[in-house]
Amino acid sequence: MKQRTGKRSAGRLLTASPVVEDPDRLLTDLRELIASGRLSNFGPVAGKLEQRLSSLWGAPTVAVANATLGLELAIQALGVRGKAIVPSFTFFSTAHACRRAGLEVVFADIDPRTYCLDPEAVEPLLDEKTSLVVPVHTYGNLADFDYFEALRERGIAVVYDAAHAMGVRSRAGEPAAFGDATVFSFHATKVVPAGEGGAVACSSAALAETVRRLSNFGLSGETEVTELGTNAKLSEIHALFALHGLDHMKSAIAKRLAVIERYREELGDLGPLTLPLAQPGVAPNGQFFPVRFDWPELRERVFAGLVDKGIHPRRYFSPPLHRLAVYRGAANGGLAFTEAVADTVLCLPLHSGLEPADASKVSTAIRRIVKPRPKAATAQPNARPELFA
Ligand code: T4K
Repeated sequence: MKQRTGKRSAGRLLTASPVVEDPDRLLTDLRELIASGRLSNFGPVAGKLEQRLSSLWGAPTVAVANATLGLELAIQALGVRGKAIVPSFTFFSTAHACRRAGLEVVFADIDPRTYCLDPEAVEPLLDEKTSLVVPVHTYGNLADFDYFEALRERGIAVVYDAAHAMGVRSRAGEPAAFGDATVFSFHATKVVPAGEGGAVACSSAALAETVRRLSNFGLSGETEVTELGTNAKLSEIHALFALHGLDHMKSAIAKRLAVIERYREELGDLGPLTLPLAQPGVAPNGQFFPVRFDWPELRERVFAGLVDKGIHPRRYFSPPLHRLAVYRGAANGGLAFTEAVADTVLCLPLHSGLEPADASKVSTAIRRIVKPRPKAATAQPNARPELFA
């Protein structure tokens, strides 16, 4: 059997863990890399990664140091000004990237079925100052392409934050091929774990060229600097990890989905707990398994109970961004679902080093805390729920 590392990370059931399949092959390649004497500055391994992603996605793609910088560069390259509409229910990077580009951040509410930006919440916030929307493919669920692509036709730039969406497939088309740009993450906690890393899939070769230049200080030619760039180049070492991760992505996703299936079997009948919905027409990547409890205290009780048993779930994304000091006073259009979800959601342990039996252990621990009361007979899993807080 092939060796792999990261399995159960010292015996703990973690929300994420960077499993490296076939470490021997990776070490052989690392030795070669060391011998090559080239570790950064658009080296051949990063180049190979870019080529592979560009042809996989059908979009010119730039490898970057992480998704946070990828978002910043994509936004800077688009030259947008004024207001940016973003979810508050997301990781810091989504809004930080807009603010750091000098845009005013306006928070819009999410659709509680997908946890992605709700078009009905975005639409009333649009005004003549709105130049950018950053929908997040939250937990690997895809944002509403029909609505957001139509926004582009109305002159508003769209950058998708796809940090969670590596490997997600959609009947609508390759997710990376939508938007002005789509930004992916290769962080240690992601489906393709390179430690750090990211990729910006661009809607044109010209945009990709600008992103690349900005990732290299804004250097144009040998000595001229035309724009205020930064250093966001992906090192050869991280690129090598990413390439290895890509080689094993399919099987990593299959392992994640097997763990999810067991969670669904063992938690599906618990009344005060809502399992994530499957999106029609979407083949998921199993990045996260977010369950929602009917009231916040129950989430806290389960969180504490699991930690007590050496199980480490995460409350992604709590607190939501609008509650953070740095975004206090930022405009929003009402965030009722954001508030309700942030207070009740819990991402359960899920990575490709886990087995379905691990999901059973977690489920058993949850069932000791959550009384197995049957679901309401009227519950319609695909209906938009009334506000549940
Ligand atoms: N947009 C969205 C929507 C995002 O969620 C993120 C990042 C980004 C943009 C930006 O992407 P990057 O710039 O990072 O490429 C983690 C990650 O640091 C972050 O990348 C991720 N989202 C976020 C959802 O999760 P923390 O603070 O929760 O990480 P930490 O250290 O608590 O680790 C989480 C779990 O993973 C723990 O159970 C421990 C385990 N772990 C972690 C690392 C780093 C390991 O087992 N091994 C490891 O090496 O933020």
